[in-house]
Amino acid sequence: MKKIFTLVSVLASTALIACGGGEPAQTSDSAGSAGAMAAPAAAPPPAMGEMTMPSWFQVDNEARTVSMTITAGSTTENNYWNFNGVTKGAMTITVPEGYTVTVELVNNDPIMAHSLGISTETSSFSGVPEPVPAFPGAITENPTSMVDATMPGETESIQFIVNQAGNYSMICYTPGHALTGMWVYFNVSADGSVGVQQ
Ligand SMILES: [Cu+2]
Repeated sequence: MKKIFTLVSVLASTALIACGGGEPAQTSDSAGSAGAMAAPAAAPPPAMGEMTMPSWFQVDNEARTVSMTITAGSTTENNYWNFNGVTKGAMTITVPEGYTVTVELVNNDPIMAHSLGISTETSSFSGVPEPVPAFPGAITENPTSMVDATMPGETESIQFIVNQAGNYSMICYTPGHALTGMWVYFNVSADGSVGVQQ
């Protein structure tokens, strides 16, 4: 499991270097990879356990909404740099395409700012990920700030529509946090499946 994960990380890093980071390649000497740039640079999560509905996760299929409470620093895992105690993609949150998602970020870390956004990348992140969310509104305020993101003891709520099925991730944009593991998988399903796997 760990070896496979490392391999995925290496591959993703290589892809990131090849793409040169956030900006789409403008040069013409990258023929062949240009088409791939349009698709999200995301890998699907590894196989995980059965779909569950934890108490922090609520679904209303009639209203087509999902609400979840995500606590940064819920445990001391990874020096508090975790989401609901989980790091390094060890959880997959799945929501149905077209639903309106509300995420309440609670910062329970005693000293550190955190943030939350939905990224089109998975598995491998730079030290300073570009704070561009996969969906409009899918990122907390001042996400890269050490002094003005979601601060210890604060909560921040974001709401967005997941209008494109695919593999994404939920990451912290505070510098160094995603790189050191503060991220989980976030899938948008085309078949209506919904829940949390670990
Ligand atoms: Cu963080």
